[in-house]
Amino acid sequence: MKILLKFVLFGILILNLQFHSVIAQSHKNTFSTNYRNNLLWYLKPAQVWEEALPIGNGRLGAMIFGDPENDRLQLNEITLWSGDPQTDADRPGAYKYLDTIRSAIRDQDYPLAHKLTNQHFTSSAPYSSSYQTLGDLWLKFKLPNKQPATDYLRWLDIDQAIAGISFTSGGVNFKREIFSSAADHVLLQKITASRKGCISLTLNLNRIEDASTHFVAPNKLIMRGHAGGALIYEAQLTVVNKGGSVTASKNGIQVKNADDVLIYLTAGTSYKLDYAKLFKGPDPHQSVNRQMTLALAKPYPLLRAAHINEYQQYFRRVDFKLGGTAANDLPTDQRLKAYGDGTADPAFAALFYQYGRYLLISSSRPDNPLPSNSQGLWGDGLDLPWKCDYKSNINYEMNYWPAEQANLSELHMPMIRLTQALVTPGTKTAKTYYGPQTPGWYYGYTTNGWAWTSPGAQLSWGVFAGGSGWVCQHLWEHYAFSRDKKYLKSIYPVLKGAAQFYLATLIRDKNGYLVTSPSTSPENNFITDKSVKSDVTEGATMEKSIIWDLFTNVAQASSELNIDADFRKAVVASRNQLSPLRIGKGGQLMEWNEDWDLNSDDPHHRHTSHLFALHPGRQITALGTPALAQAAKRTLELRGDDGTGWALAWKENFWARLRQGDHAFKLLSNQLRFTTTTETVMADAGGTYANLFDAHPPFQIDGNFGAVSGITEMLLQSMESYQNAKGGQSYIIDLLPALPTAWGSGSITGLKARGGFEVALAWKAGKLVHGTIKSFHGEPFRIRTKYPLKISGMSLIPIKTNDCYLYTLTSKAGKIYQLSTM
Ligand code: FUC
Repeated sequence: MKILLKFVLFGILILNLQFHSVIAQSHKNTFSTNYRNNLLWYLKPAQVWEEALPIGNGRLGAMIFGDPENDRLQLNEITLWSGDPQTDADRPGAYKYLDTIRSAIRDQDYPLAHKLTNQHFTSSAPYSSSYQTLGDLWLKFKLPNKQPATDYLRWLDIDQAIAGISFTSGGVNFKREIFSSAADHVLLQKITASRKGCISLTLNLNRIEDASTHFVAPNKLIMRGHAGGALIYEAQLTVVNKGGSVTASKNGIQVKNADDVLIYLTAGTSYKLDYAKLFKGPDPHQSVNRQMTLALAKPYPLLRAAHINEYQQYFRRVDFKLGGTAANDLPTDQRLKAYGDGTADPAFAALFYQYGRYLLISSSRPDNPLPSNSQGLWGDGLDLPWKCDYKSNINYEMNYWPAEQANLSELHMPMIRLTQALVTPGTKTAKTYYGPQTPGWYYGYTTNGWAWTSPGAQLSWGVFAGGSGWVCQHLWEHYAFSRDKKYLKSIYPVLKGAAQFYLATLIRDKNGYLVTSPSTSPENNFITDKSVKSDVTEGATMEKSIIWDLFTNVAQASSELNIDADFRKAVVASRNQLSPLRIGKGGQLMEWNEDWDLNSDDPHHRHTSHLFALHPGRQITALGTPALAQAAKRTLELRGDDGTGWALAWKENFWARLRQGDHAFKLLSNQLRFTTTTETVMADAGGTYANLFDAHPPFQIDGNFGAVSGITEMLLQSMESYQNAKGGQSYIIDLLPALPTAWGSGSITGLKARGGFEVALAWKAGKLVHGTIKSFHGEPFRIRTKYPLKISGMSLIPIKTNDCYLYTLTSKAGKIYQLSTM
């Protein structure tokens, strides 16, 4: 054992030295000064897509393989959706069957209810559109004397959003750096060499389907095509060489004996987020051309600097440090494996956190035409897993959990805009399924680039009443953090429309409570006490919890805006009559309206939907509703500590909300299991690929974002509110509520709290040492901590409950409150 340990330590030392010598040689000016905390690096090119490194400016992205001779950049553009809008997918006259379906459910005739729901309450057209690849940029290099590459290094610097590779061949050092700039709407690669005249390569653009490529100059290619529908895409490639020559050849643009080479790629589609125009915008040629012309006119150092500036305005808002160890100096794939083998490496969690923020910035800039999808921006193929869409029963929302708390609020906007775009089709869907008089709008389990709002093709997954309610939580949360009243006013009608739909369609259950019907608990089924297995019922816990949340938010919104008092009263009255959360015979929080949970033949099902009220909702809190929190804990124990990538990430959030940091940490460790599996596995195979993408498997980015949220929830929570002295709602800022023992010392700056606050914290031996809270809008707040605090020289007397200290503060806009432990 001792020998093995020595061997491992020696290995770490060697690699450490190797890294530093490589850096010393050629990278002094390449990496950001902050690189040690913010670098993914590898000693070999990517063999498979899940090893390649992602870059993106929100809209235009690439996966970089980094091969010295045959390099590939797999390209994506966020609006590249196949097919066309399917405006006829609502099943005509579906509402005529609503009463019959509801009666079958009430009579507990579940086989009939299942049959009728499948026949009448599903979509009438197949869900066939998929997000697709834009194609590939191939770079075939001729290395000097055909010498193999040595001293190979490949990296992604997430502090600068620049990827690169370097190696030596035939005594020449080669370096390539690549980034996708949101400032100049261009993807750039710079190739340099230590000796003049050594760069020779052929470049080409292609795509597996529907592409035609032509030269417009010897150094300029255009690729255009359709994505299987009306949508037109275009990519332009320009090569600018210093020294040597450039010619057009049948294999592409040929560069010979250049000193250095700059590669420019611009791309776009005819997509426009406008349902009324069926998403048809202008042909992309002009704008792609303009972007190319402008980029070519700007010197490379300026393009590079503009990119870094634009990116860092988001990324650098948060600085996160956890204790470093020797593992810090391992290449990232080996570091991931070592983490899974039990090496203590707290700083790796900080890297994973910042990488999640990097991925959100790279797939969702504020002006993105569409939000980050289930693979963010990156997908290789024409029919991507689950169409790579926006599944509302967890995946889509999880993508945006970090947006507000991790100080990326503007990045929420693409999701908020897509939600607004769902109102028109969702109004039609509401009337088609619930009757011509139904007010408001609704959608169920998924949406896509074409604003699909119809249900899915079949139970259990296709029928879900909670989609619109859940996405509306994001509309509210943007306000809860930003306190931007103008914004709130602009989205209020969307919230109200979603609430109106539920108000009109809830029915009374046999106990007189309001419930949804037909109702499902996402993708799960139940077994009744009479051993009947089904999936559709009334009053599933998740749907009523989402509605509780929406009603609470819309009531609060109307009172903040001081409008719609009667509507507010009606919403609050209905909310108070919703079927309550109930505890079942196993001590668990009941998933269904009946106590069937323990009958399940799939007790570890990946969705833990019925805990919505614990997270991302706020109806259950560890200290405010301890009995329900205990039931939620029991539910989590019954579900177990495994799952798909996103399921593990969600459980991190649940355990953090239960204030159980070590258990949340355990789930994070499960998520950080190295995997290479890319086939679909529906249970217990969640993990992380070499490029730190989350594995469902296959790759699904929600787990990356869910982990950012889970880690934030371990350090800071602000979902609880109280009535302030003026009768308004203010928030409790809860410091280090679920700090894992493994992260004894650390610091984080730039986290956001509801109510308009920015928080920085530093801790040692598990105890807060100092921190700051900046109040942006002067709203009152409370601080909750585990140890008494000194706050900005004030002598506040805390209330002590549940082993926590609670301080109540009025606040001044712009003031920074200094905290230190007494
Ligand atoms: C839901 C989940 C699956 C997968 C898919 C994209 O259907 O149940 O696990 O995440 O969305």
